[in-house]
Formats: sequence, C-alpha cells, structure tokens
Amino acid sequence: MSLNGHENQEQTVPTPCEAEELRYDWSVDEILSILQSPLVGLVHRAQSVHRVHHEEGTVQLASLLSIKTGACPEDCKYCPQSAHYAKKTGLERETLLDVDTVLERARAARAAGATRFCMGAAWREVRDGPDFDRVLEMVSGVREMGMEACVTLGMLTQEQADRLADAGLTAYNHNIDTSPEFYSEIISTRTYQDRIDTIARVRKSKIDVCCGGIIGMGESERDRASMLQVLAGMDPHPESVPINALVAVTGTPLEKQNPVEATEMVRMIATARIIMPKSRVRLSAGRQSLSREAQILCLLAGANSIFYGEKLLTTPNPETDEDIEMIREAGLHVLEAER
Ligand code: SAM
Ligand code: DTB
Ligand code: SF4
Repeated sequence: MSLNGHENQEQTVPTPCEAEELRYDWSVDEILSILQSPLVGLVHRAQSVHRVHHEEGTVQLASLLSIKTGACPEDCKYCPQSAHYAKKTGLERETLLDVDTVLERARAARAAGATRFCMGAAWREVRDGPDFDRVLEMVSGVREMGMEACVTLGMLTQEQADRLADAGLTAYNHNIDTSPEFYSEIISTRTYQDRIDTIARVRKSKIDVCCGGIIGMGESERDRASMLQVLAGMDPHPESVPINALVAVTGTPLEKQNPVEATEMVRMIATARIIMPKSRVRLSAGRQSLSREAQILCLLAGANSIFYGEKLLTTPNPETDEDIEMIREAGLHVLEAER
C-alpha cells in the first residue's frame, strides 16, 4: 500500500488505442486499478480521453423537476421519497402535476439556459392510464420547445417504452445505483435484474439510456468499480451516466452517512470518463457539499453535464447564477441547443 492509500502507480496516460476504441469487457480489477491510481495521473488520463471524444469545454445544463413527489412503495434506503420513511422525513406527498405547470417550468429552464429537461416521478413502475397519458403529453410538449426530454418513472414494460419513444422522448433515466453485490443492502423491494430489464427495454425502443449510480452509501471501492463495470459492460454504453453523491436526508436510513470526499467524486468521474469515453458524464446530486473548486476538478476529470436549477427532485442544488459563474471561472461554456 502506498502512502496515499492507493496502489497501482502505473497506467496514467491513455495509449492511442485506448483513446479511440470503445471497450465493453473491462474487468472489475482493471477498473479498480484505474479508480485507485494516483489522482493527478488519473485526472490527466481522463482529460486526455475526454479531449479525443468531446467538443472541448462544453457543459450541458439539465434541469430537473419532480412531477410526482413522495409516497413511493419502494424502500430505497437513500431516498426521501420512499413511503417507508415518510413519517421520519416528513415529506409531503403530491399528486402528478398538470401538463401546463410542467411546461411552464420547462420554458423557464430553457430561458435560464438548460437544454435538457428531466422529469422524475416517485413511482415503482408505470401504470397505463390517465397519469401515463399525461406524462406522454409532457414529453411531447418539452420536445416541441426544442429541448431534450428525459423522464425517470421506475420500471417499464416494452409497450410503455415504445409509447415514450413515439412521444419523442430523448432519454430515460434508470440508475443501477450501486454494485450487484451491495444492492440488497440498499433496496429490498426489487432486484438488480429488474433494473437491467427496464434498461434493456429502453434500449430496444431506441430511446437514449441515462444510467448511473450513487456513491457514499457505505459501499467499498470494489463496489464502485463493480458498478462501473456493469455500466461499461452495456453495449452500447449509456449515452449519459449520472454520478450522484448521496444526499443524506434526515429520516432516511442513510441519514448518518459521512459525506463523500471531493476526491472520491473526482475519481469516480474520471474513471467513468476513461472507460465510457463517449458518454455524457453528469456531475449529479451532492454538489451542495462540494466546493466550487472540487466541482471544477470534476469538470476537469471529464464531467460534461450538471443538474441545473435550485432544486434536484426534493433537495436543494446550487443557485443557477453560481453555476454559470463557476462554468465561466473554469473557462468552459454552456452547451447551446442545436438549431
Ligand atoms: N422512482 C424512479 C426510480 O427509482 O428509478 C425515479 C426517481 S429516483 C428519485 C431517481 C434516482 O435518483 C435514483 O435511482 C437515485 O439514483 C437518485 N437518488 C434518489 N435519492 C437520492 C439521494 N438522496 N442522493 C443521491 N441520489 C439520489
Ligand atoms: C439522477 O441520477 N439523479 C437525479 C436524477 N437522476 C433523477 C435525482 C437526484 C435526487 C436527489 C435527491 C432528491 O432531490 O430527492
Ligand atoms: Fe421510489 Fe425511485 Fe425513491 Fe426508490 S429511488 S424510493 S423507486 S422514488
């Protein structure tokens, strides 16, 4: 073990072949050795891969809105929206928002500079009926505004995925959250395979896949590598990969988790960038506990998107003007809508 607690001092610069080729067969050990490699070399390697595959210096702003909040039957230990912890979190449940309210919010997000509008519902799965029809209307409304539309609604059947595709949905967010090995510590009401099956349906319906996970839930570094292996084993890789740091919400079973170190977030992002070179890596939940400098380091390590707007789904996110200032300060620029 080295002084910084991380082994594997080699492998810091990408070979020309690595910078250009996509791989789907990374082993957990290979990924772990990247994740644990010396930080400066890791960031350099990620940045080198990033520059080969992405337009230099752009950051996509994605706005989030909870269109149906709380009372979710699942027991995800990190989640303030689970009905299982509602007595302790005190989160008020809300019914599905109406289409006009949502489109108004999308318009405001677009005016503030966002190019993607993500709508989240605290559902275990989609049920056919008036609520789903309403979500389809929201999707087509957002698309008509010229924004990318993403939804996260829980599990889907193939027919539901196809209907979302027909409504023009750009991407579906469905996170694997953690490693297959650690999953049962976090969620008991559905299996890892349920997640994988929904993601496969989304892929089959030709909607882009947005799939990532959370760190800071008590998992090991090997779990983190194993989660990344599942993501990088998807062929094609998910078009976007959100990396969330746990927001430890009072009243949830994970309320006492220590915040993740900024460098842990940088390591996850850099590793995701290296093994999924073309994906959009999103620096997602947890930015409130990262300094501006730590966030800039994440952008340097290959993150090219953030959630933008004062609220995530139910918890706070940095102010929009602070984010614009951070992007400017880093010498980056906001990705503009395609015309
Ligand atoms: N119910 C749907 C589902 O689980 O797919 C959609 C909404 S759910 C809130 C979307 C994702 O948000 C989760 O999969 C998880 O990765 C992330 N998330 C939820 N609560 C979080 C928290 N406290 N900290 C970090 N990420 C969180
Ligand atoms: C994702 O990976 N992170 C977002 C989005 N996809 C839906 C959600 C973060 C939620 C954080 C806790 C909250 O605000 O409720
Ligand atoms: Fe429900 Fe999604 Fe929260 Fe799990 S993460 S409790 S499925 S809203």
